[in-house]
Amino acid sequence: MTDLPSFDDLTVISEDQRNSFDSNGHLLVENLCSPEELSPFIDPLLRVGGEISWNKDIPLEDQRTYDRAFHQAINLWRLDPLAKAFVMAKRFAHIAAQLLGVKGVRLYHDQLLNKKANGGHTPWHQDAFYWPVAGHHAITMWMPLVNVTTEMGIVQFANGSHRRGDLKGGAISQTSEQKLSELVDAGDFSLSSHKMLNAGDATFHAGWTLHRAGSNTTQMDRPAMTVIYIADQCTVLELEREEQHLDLFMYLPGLKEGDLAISPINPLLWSQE
Ligand SMILES: O=C(O)CCC(=O)C(=O)O
Repeated sequence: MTDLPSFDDLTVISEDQRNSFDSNGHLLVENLCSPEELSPFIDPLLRVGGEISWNKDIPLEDQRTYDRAFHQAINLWRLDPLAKAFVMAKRFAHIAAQLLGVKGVRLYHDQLLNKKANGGHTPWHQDAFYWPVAGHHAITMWMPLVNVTTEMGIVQFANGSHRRGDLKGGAISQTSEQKLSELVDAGDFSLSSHKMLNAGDATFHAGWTLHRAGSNTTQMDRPAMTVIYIADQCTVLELEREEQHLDLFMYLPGLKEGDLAISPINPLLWSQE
């Protein structure tokens, strides 16, 4: 462990980057981890993620749209010291705090999203639909663990959609894809798509930012690691949706509406103090 990069150094986001995030709802930070820094973490993340992914043994053709999009594994940090070191990285958390404009951030949860070779598209959706905290208090970092091209499925964003709150697409499904595509096709938003990202580049997107990813038409897997951060001291919302109740139970265990969003599995990852 001692030779591993600690990711304790802090990157200051420029005013232009912050403004771009505020107006578009997403930001690309290139080379957040260099290939050398990322390399020791890749196998442990893939191994643990592969072990605990609940849909890994179902043939792709038998899965729902959601599950065809990726093999999903959550809270790897609790199972492996290297996954923990990666997820706890102050370098990443500090960027999340600056983009949220807060003095500290906690972990909501991490996830490995491995879009398998020939895996399906990730339908248009908004993450905050699921979350029991306000969309403007949470942010997702998405980092591919391999170099990725459009053909492998890169996250695509609808610029400025975070400002519109809940666009009523519902849970990730063919229905969300259909409803939200209608808004996009009607020209409500311009789109941002990165044609290629290197392993260790990272995108950050706000809770209500509308996003999707294309299918993986290649024969190579497209694993991406995500870390979701919440503002320190934010509170649990009044819950409107079944999905928020499930998320509360899973990721803020023991808490109820109005409580500070702090449970034993939401460590403080970066704080100004
Ligand atoms: O990896 C993907 O295909 C989708 C990622 C995503 O929706 C997210 O990180 O919120």
